[in-house]
This record gives sequence, structure tokens and C-alpha cells, in this order.
Amino acid sequence: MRCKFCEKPAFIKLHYPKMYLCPEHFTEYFERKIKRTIERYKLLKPDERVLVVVSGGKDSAVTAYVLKKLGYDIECLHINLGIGEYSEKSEEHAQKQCEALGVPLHIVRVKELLGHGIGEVRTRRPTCSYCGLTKRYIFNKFAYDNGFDAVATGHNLDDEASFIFSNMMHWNTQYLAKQGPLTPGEGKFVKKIKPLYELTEREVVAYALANGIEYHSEECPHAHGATTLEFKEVLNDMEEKRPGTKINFVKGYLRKKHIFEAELEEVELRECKICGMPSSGEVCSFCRFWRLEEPLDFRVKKINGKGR
Ligand code: Q46
Ligand code: ZN
Ligand code: ZN
Repeated sequence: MRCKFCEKPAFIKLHYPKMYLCPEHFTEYFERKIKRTIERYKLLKPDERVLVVVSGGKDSAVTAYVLKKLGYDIECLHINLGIGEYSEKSEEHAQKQCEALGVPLHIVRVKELLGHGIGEVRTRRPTCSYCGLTKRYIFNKFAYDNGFDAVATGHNLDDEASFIFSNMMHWNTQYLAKQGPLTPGEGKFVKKIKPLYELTEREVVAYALANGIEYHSEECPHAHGATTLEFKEVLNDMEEKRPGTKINFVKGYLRKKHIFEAELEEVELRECKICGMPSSGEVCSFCRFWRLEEPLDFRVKKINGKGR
């Protein structure tokens, strides 16, 4: 098959909208979609400073690559979770990606910072639950301490669709009220954006391949058996039978999100007694979980007048 727009052989067959594209026209299509997502959901203004959270995997690598290509002022943050060899390799990939892109990379190592890696803490709390809490806190506080306007993550359409699906299955209305491509900043919460919101995992993999972006493809050892993976499989089956299922599901959710917003319980936030970040209790869940007595300070030191 040939590309829809030129004579070159097709590199990918898109199912929705259905078309065959060569690497160049697929790259153009992919980047145009990100631009449209940024405009449609008002994710970024041209002069905003963006912190891209890079895991070493494909989604965040592609996010950083495209935002840089579109001319945004980006820096990257890698959080080394301290999960043995998996984390070491992830950090190496993040370093290579940022070197190739020529963007500054900041690294925070959980084990050095907090004494234990993810998976090493004796707790009843599921590993992924405190891992998520830890990552969210660190990237927000890092961005806040260093004056970034936004934090960009690599969540793609498959991630979003499976997240919404699983939260609907459990009727977690509180979570359903707060999902989306944009979480506006408020006080010490820095704005969060998801530029890959309307692109499928398959498209992200193809973009990385077409543009020579290398990434860590191993999965985290704790991801094994995660229910979100099962939801992804169900959605993939449905997508195959009915192309467009995922995007229509997610867009439909965004249209109906107000139903869940009406159920939002108003929580009054105050400042955590330890770190000063927003918290519903006297001490925030991060400081409580890691038993902190002093706040973490992520301010990057000035080197030769550069940095902050
Ligand atoms: S939450 Fe769980 Fe992930 Fe953390 S412990 Fe690994 S699988 S990395 S997205
Ligand atoms: Zn073409
Ligand atoms: Zn705190």
C-alpha cells in the first residue's frame, strides 16, 4: 500500500480515521494532533516553562521530543524509583534521551532521598499506590520549587481510556471528577498537562520508531497483574472490532464529566505542618507516609549564573 499523501510505501495503517501513511506524513499527522490538543484544551501558552517528567519509556520520551520540536521551553525530570536494575536502566535511557534532545535533565533518586526504594517499604499500602503518591508529590514540588508553569506527563489515550473505564467499574466518582488533559494550577499545585491525550499507544510506538527515539521498553516489575492492563486489553479488543471506541469513549467522558464534578466533596486544604504544601490534614500524605520531619527542598543551585 502507498501513503495517502505521496508515492512512498505506507509505514502505518491508521484505523481511525482509516488511512495509510509514510513515516514523514505520519510524523506530520502525529505532531498536528498534539498541536491541536494543546490548542483545544488550552494546555500551554507559548512562553510557559514546562517540566516534562521522563521515565525512560516511550510516552514521556515522545512528549519531550515533540514539545521541544514545537518550540516550547522545556526541561526534564527523571524520578529514579529505586526499583533495582529496572530503575537503573530507566535512568540511563532518560539520560540518553535528554542528551539527544539537548535539554537539561534533573534527576531525583527516591532511595537516596528517602532511605528506601519503591517496593522496599514495610507497609500495608499497595506498592503502586505509594509509588504514585511519591511521584506526584515529587514532580509537583520540584516544579513549584523551581518556578515551572506546567508539568507535562506522557499519558496517552490508552492510559486515559483504561483509567476512566476502571474507575467507572468501581464507581470512583471522586477520581472521575478530576481526570482530563488539563489540571489547572492552583496555589502550590502546578498545572498538569497531557499532550498525548488523543494519541493511542500504537501511534506513540510508531512515532518513536519513525523518528529514531530510543526508549526503555521493559515494564516495571510491580506492574505485573495490574488491573489497568486488563482494562487495556478489553479496550483493545473493542477497538479492533469498532475503530474509534477509545477516542469516542474518552471524548464522551469529557462531555459528561460535570455529572461527576457535582459529586465532588469539597475538601478544605491547609498547609502541611512539615513541608508547607497543600494538605487535607495537619500533615500531608507524602510527609506522613515517608515520616518526614523536615521539608524536601528541590531548588536547583545556580551554576555559572544559569539555572535557578
Ligand atoms: S506505579 Fe507501580 Fe508504576 Fe510505580 S511501582 Fe511500578 S508499576 S512504576 S506506572
Ligand atoms: Zn507520504
Ligand atoms: Zn508535607
